[in-house]
Amino acid sequence: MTLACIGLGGNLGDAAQTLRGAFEALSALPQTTLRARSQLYATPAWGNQDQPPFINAAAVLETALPAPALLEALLGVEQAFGRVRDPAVHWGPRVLDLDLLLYGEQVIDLPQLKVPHPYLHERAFVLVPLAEIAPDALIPGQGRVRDAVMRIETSQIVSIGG
Ligand code: PH2
Ligand code: MG
Ligand code: MG
Repeated sequence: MTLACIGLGGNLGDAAQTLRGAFEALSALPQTTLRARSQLYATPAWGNQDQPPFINAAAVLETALPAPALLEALLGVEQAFGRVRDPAVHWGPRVLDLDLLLYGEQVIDLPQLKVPHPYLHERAFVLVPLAEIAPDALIPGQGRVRDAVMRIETSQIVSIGG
């Protein structure tokens, strides 16, 4: 069994309701238990700023799925919630984004999967929810989540409850 950390985000439709449903879907994945879920956070859009603000959150899963199978399962949940990928738009608006942030303490470098998530240690909208539920988690090459979150500006990440 491996502890895997997942970042959740969305900014189309009722994103708070979508993320609540996504936690349910994560807890129903095969060979997987939902160990922790963060509060929901309202976050300004990062990158492409010409889009609505996001709701972000994080989850800790205990899973027997290998990382590539877990990634496939996450993409399946995104699709079930109506995610349509537009290859032409980078960092654009989305109904639901599920990112595999950490998979135990493994470093994975596959064409379709980079773990730890390449931007994890510098994105407040990822680190603040993750620090709430997994402050001791190790980001290989970057140190603990609790230390990484101390190094960045987090004032715009606002908890909106469960
Ligand atoms: N995801 C992105 C791009 N920008 N901004 C926020 N606040 N939250 C996100 O989840 C997010 C983003 C691409 O995955
Ligand atoms: Mg993402
Ligand atoms: Mg993604």
